[in-house]
Amino acid sequence: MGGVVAAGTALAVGYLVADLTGGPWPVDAVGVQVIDWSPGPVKDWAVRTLGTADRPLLRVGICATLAIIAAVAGWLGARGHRRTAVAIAGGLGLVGFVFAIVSRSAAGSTVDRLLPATVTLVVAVLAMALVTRRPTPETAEAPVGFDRRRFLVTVSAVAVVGAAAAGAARFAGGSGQELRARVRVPRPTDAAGPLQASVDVPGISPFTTPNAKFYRVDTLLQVPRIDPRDWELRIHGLVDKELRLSFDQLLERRLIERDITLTCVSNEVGGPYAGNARWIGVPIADLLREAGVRQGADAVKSTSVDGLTIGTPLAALTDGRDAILALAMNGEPLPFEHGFPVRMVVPGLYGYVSATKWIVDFEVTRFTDFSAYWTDRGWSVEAPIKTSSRIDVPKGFATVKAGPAVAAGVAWAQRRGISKVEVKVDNGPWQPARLAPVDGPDTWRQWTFRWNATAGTHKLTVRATDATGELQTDRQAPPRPNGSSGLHNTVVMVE
Ligand SMILES: Nc1nc2c(c(=O)[nH]1)N[C@H]1C(S)=C(S)[C@@H](COP(=O)(O)O)O[C@H]1N2
Ligand SMILES: [Mo]
Repeated sequence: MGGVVAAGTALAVGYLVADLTGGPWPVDAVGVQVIDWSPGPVKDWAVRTLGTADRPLLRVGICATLAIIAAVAGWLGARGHRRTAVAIAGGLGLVGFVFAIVSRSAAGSTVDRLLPATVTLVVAVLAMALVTRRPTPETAEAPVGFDRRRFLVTVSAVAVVGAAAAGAARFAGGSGQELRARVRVPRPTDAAGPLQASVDVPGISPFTTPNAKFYRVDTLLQVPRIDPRDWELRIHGLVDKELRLSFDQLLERRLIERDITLTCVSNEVGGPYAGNARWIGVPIADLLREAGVRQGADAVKSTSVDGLTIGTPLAALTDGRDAILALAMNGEPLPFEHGFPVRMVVPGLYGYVSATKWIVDFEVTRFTDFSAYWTDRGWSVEAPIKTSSRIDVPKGFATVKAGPAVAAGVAWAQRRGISKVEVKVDNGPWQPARLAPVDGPDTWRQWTFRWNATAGTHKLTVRATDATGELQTDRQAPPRPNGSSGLHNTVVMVE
C-alpha cells in the first residue's frame, strides 16, 4: 500500500506540473510512444472498438502497471529492502523521464517538456524512501517519524485532489479556455450562404455537426493548449520567399467561409467518423501564390505542434478547391480538440492526408523526399474520399411499428457531390430516396426514404450516386489502406 501511495503522489504532483507547463505527464509520454509503436492493426482495432475511449484506457493500463510494480517495491521496502524499493521508484521515474525526451509532445521548450517527469522522478524517490522508512527505536515512538508520515499523507492528499481538479477541468474543457475566449472570430471576406435547413427526422445526422459532437481522431493523450500569441506558421521549402505568419496576421488576410464535410479513412462502412462544419479560414492557394512555388514541387509536408507530419498533394491545394488554414469552426474559434488555433481543411481528401490540427510548419516539397506519420504506418500516400452513404435511422436491430415508416441518413462524395441516393428493402428494387437541397460539392447530403413496413425482419440497404453519375461501389473493402467501401445496410424488426 505504501508503495502505491508513493507512486500515486508522484504521479499526481507530476500531473499538476504537466498541467501548468503544458509538458507531458510521464504516463502520457509513455502512452504516446505506445501509440506510435503499436503496429497498424492494433491501432486500427483500438480506434474501431474503443473509439475515443482508448485514450483513458491506455492511461488506466499504464497506471495499473505502475501501481503493481510500486506495490511490489513497497512490499520489499517494508521487509528491509529499502534500497531496492527506492531504486525501483527511481527506475520507474527514469523510464518516464526517457519517454518524455523521446515521445511526441506539444511542449514549448525543453524545460517544459522535461519538468513534469523530473518532478515526478524526485517525488517518487523521496516518497518511496519515506514510506519504507524503518522505524528505529528512537523514531518509532518519536513524533518526528509520525510527522513525516503525516507530511506525506498531507502532500499526497493535496496532490491527488489538485490533480483530480485539474483533470476534471480539462475533461470539462475548462482549463485554458481563456486562450479561446480571447480570439474574436473575424467576419469572413467571402461568407457562405444561409445555412440550409436540416432535415428533421429524429435520429438523422444534423446537416451541421455541433462542435461537441464532431468526431475526433488523433494520437495525443494531452490535447495541446497553444497560446495564439505564441503561435507562428512557417511556410518554406521549395518556395521563392519564405513566409512566417502570426495568428493576427492570418486574421487580417482574405478569409473564406465554407461548409466542408470531413471524413476519416478509418471509418468503416456505416461508421461514425464523418462530420460537417462551417469553417472560416485563409485560402492556402493565396499563401502559396505569395510564397511562390518552385518547379518540381508536388507535395506539402505539414507538421503539428507535437511533431506529427501529414503529406498532401500540392495539386489539391492549388486546383481551385477551398483548401484552407481554418481558424473557426461553426462560428467559434477551433475547439482545442479540433486543432486550436489553426488547422488545415482540404475538401475531398481523408483527414490523415490533409487536415493537420495544431499546425505549425508548412513545407513545400516532393513526395519522394519525405514520408509522413500515417503513411509510415501502411496507409496510402494519396487518399481521395470514396463515395459513401449511411443509414442513421432506423438503427440496426431497432424495432419499428408496422405501417408507414421512414428511414434517413447522409451520403457524401466530397468534390463531386451527391446526385442520387437509393434504398432497397430486402431484395426488392432500388427506390429513390428524397434528397435535401445541395449545399455545395464538398458537403454531405441528408436523405429520407418513406416505406411501408410490414411485420417481420427486414434489411434496408443504401447506395449513392455522385454528381458525375458514378454509382457507389458495392465491392467491400476494409479501411486500410485507402478507405472502406461497400454498401451500408441495417436490419430492423417490424411488429
Ligand atoms: N496533429 C494532428 N492532426 C490530425 C491528426 C492527428 O493525429 N494529429 N489526425 C488526422 C485525422 S486521421 C483525421 S480523420 C482528422 C480528424 O479531425 P477531427 O479530429 O477534428 O475530426 O484530423 C487529422 N489531423
Ligand atoms: Mo483519419
